[in-house]
Amino acid sequence: MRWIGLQALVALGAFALSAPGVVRAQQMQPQPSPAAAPAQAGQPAWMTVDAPHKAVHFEIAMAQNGDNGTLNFNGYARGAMTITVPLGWHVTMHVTNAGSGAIPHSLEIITITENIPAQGVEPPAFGGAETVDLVDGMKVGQSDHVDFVANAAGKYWMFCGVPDHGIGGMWDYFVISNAATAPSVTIVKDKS
Ligand SMILES: [Cu+2]
Repeated sequence: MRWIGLQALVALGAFALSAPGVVRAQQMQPQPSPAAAPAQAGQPAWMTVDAPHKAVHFEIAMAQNGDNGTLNFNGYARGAMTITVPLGWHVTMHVTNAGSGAIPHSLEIITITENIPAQGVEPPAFGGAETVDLVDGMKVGQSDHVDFVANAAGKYWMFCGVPDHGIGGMWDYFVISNAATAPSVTIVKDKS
């Protein structure tokens, strides 16, 4: 019977672990140090990494809270947040207007310029790196999917294309890195 076989294996395993020679061998194995634990700070719950496929997904809530007068992405504005992805990775975002402030918003990835654009810029830095109704914005509760390949290294803006929102601080950084081996998110606290 399978059950008896399992019991026998468990008993054998227990005996093996209790044998002095095995215990000594286990003690000789290097122990993982606390510093080797994966960092949690760089991996928020709204980021999902699929490393084997070099793909990363972000859940982005526009106007998530009252930060920066509700002009924010996931609560961050004016460059307080930097999303970094390795060069060549496939990026998807599910972008929702969470509704704080009850006004439309949009999202696009654009090249950084000397002056912040007054409204959405066409085309975005990467084909597909924008939500629908870029300038008019998506209404409260509306969502859209963004899908692009991060195929040029550099530092970009994640920007709201509704007029004056970018100038009002509705932008964060989106970095495509030659050096990064995994996506990460960095938050600068108390940035004013
Ligand atoms: Cu906006």
